[in-house]
Amino acid sequence: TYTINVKTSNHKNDSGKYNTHIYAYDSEGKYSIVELGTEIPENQAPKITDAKITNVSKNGYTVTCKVTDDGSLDRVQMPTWSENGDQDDLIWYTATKSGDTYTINVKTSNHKNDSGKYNTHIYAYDSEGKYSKVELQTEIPDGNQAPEITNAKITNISKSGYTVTCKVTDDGSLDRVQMPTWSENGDQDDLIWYTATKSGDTYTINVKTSNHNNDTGKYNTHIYAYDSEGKYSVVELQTEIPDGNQAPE
Ligand SMILES: [Ca+2]
Ligand SMILES: [Ca+2]
Ligand SMILES: [Ca+2]
Ligand SMILES: [Ca+2]
Repeated sequence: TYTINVKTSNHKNDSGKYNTHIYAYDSEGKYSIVELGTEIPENQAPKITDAKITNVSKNGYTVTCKVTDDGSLDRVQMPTWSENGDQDDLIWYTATKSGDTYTINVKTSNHKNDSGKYNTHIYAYDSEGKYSKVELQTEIPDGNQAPEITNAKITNISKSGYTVTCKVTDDGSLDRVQMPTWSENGDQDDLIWYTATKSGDTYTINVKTSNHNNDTGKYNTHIYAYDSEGKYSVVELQTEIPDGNQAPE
């Protein structure tokens, strides 16, 4: 029995049809020939399956997939960026391997702490440079919401003034609640930015008309609630101060 092992690496890594002719010689130079042919399949790009994003939080997420190749897999890379500011934060992560499974952990702290849409593309390369690609996208929840203003109301209206109260809550740290106030008479000539006093979640100011040219008629109070990162909400209120001085009847 006679055997050879043909390696495509000795034949320019060619795929497609190969010919092997067998020559058998005896000692007087007589010989026979048998001609064989076969087909070497073309190198296929790696296969990416089960690509998915898990563990999404404001801190980041995990990307996993399975990758297999008909020959020799070289590497799996996962370029990642947030949509905010486009690819200003692009990182080409090299995935870590465990069996056929490839994984990266994306931290938002490596991407300017952006929230909103993120893109991760998976590239799997084999040793000949052939590659496959899968595109994934996810949404990172906003880590910081603006303060919530509820129950905003005006009470105790008299010719001397009125009281403004509201509840304000924040998912993080509330910084301050301010209530700019002015009478419509003469527009903002009497504008005062009151800083509300706090009692539990309730914020209050007392507006005195004596601080506003003793104006009557329409008054505006806008409520601004700021958190420690500068996010804010606004509620606009309006009331009517009765004219304190009636003409004689
Ligand atoms: Ca391959
Ligand atoms: Ca970005
Ligand atoms: Ca907040
Ligand atoms: Ca005014």
